[in-house]
Amino acid sequence: GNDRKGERSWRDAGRQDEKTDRTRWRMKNDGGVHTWHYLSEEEAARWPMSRADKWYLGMDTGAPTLPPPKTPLQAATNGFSFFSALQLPPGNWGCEYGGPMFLLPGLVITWYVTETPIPTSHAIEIKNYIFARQHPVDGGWGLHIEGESSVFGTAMNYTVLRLLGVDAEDPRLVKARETLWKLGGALNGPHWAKFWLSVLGVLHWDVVNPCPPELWLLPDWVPVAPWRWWIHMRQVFQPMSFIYSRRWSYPLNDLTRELRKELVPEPFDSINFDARRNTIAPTDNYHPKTWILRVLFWFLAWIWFPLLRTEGLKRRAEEHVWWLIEREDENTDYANLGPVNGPMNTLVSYIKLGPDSVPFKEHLKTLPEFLWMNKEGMLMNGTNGVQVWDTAFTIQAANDCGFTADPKWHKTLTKALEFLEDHQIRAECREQAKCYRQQRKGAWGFSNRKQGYTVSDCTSEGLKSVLILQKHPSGAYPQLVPDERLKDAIDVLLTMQNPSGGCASYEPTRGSELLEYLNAAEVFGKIMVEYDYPECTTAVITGLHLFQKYYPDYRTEEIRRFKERAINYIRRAQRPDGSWYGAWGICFTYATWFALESLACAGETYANSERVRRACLFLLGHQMEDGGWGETYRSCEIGEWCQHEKSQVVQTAWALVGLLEAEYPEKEPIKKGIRLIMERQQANGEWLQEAIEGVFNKSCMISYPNYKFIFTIKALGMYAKRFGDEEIL
Ligand code: LAN
Repeated sequence: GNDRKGERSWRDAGRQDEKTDRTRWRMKNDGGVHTWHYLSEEEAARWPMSRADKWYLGMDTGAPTLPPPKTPLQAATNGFSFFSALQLPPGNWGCEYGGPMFLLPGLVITWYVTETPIPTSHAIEIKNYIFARQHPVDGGWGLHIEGESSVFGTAMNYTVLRLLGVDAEDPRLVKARETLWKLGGALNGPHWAKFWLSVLGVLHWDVVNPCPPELWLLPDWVPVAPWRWWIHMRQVFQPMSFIYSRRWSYPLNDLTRELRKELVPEPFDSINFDARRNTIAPTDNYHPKTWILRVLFWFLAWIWFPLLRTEGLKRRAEEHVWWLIEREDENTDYANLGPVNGPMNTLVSYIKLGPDSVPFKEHLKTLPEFLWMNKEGMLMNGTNGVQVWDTAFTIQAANDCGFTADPKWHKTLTKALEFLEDHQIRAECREQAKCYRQQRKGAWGFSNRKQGYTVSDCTSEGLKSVLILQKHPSGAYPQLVPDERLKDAIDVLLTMQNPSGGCASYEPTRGSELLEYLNAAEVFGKIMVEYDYPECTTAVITGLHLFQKYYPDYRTEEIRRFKERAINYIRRAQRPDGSWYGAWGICFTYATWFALESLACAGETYANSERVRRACLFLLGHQMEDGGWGETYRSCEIGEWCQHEKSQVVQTAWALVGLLEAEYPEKEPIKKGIRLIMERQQANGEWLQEAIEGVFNKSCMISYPNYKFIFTIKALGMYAKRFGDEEIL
């Protein structure tokens, strides 16, 4: 999805780069835990490549040419033939989950400073990936693969290449340095860049805005206490504050001494680090720090840390944070919440317990679960996979096509059900309250059971998909998830509603939006607390709705009240132009589809609802000449529709699903979009990758490569159900 033009000759140097043999890479799926392995030739001969491996690696999958489809359902059948052949043995689907360009640096710096040997195969392919993602014109890197070059992206990825042995005089690095220096160098980086470079010993800790672990000692009633923050922020802040408190740095060596000269234009000894804590390039300053935060940092840096903080307090704070990190490790079996706190917790266990300790070694074993191989090389995923999420949506898309009733697909769908059964979370966390964890028995997370974090919409989508199969009128599917466990899922969902009626992602909102004044990350927006999301709220509404169809007597009144309040939130969240803003997919097409599904669930359609009509008009107002829809990721950043120059199959499918949910009366515009989806399909049933699909924190994009199958198939099926499976091509 990267359409930059203007290759320059400085990139040609890359042609001599080392490569690994693509035919020797395998993805191992151990009950939903994904790791990549580079095999010896003998091993490779014994372990054949799957079609999925080939597809992940961008190789010819050998998928057969299919009879050319004429109708939507024929196209959906071809699409599902291709996609079902990518199903993995435990029953789930896999994919790269790249996009963010700030994740590998945390991992590679952690490996480097803990002197962990990096397998040659991995080192080679990480370099290849980073070079492949270098901006073709200015030689820098951005926050994400489609973003403009920034200090964060450029300084961090440059550092990784150097740590992995690339020569400073490689023309591609010379070019990157030019861009970095133009942006003012690493001292103009955001907080997280300054943090990691101080860990590495390249910058001095004085340049890092203070992260006091003492915050974790605040009583729970305090409005800013960290347990109230969005889970990703507080789980990152934990290890970050521990490491900050120790001011731990890797001892200076020749390479890091060189990096000081390469990353920073000024002579190192002349730098006043304290004065550079708040300097930041405009490219990195998505959410500028507020004056309140600056005053707070000033107080912490000049008064609290040097003058007031006692040894005893420091020790107590570090001990408590360490205890919380131990709980995180225990409750996730070292998988950890995500790819930022994973490496940081690894480093904390190294600092605290040393290289021979069990936790440190367990972390090293687990970290590779974040890595992924694609045709460009090795990248780091945004989570330890997209297993549950994609599998649940695949079942729903198949159902919208009526494939659930077709014996031809029973095996595939039963496998998918087995996977969901296996990955429902079965028990609460130990010390749940003390480590501030949300209820999770009965929930589904986004990736696998091991990671173990409740997500509101993942729980709902998982529940819906299980119900669709287990309650299928054909009786063709085994009853793998017993009633009790379905009710556990409902119990979790019923804890997820905010006073507003809406639902957030991992937990109900615990703190005030004013906490955004303390957002210190600079590169992201809306990160400090949970918010209401139309996407998550819709999933929960429709999950509760489907459940009630089969279990009308379970917690009836609570569910009814929940749904009513949730729908009212959806109504209120509509923008004056008729759309909804999407926080997890790009952007208005994504959330508007969800909201229309909620309203349909409440009986509101085009025929009887003014707000549904406004939403349809919004969507139709953005339909392109060719019948498709396309918005760029800028929509997410600025909160206004930004037109893509090319229509996108995924957004086209979202918009169509929205119009179909709304029962928009005219067939022609919908048919035009369906035709576009059918025309973009390849002879083997596949759709090709287009622009990036997902987003988080408003500014960072993330890939959902399976969406081009899931939502196209869903739209085709819904169209056929509504208008009949007529010939379109
Ligand atoms: C995700 C991925 C899934 C996503 C959905 C389920 C799609 C959404 O509806 C709810 C939120 C959730 C679970 C989500 C939250 C934030 C995540 C985990 C991510 C976008 C994937 C990567 C991102 C994470 C924060 C990346 C690490 C970066 C930090 C700033 C800590």
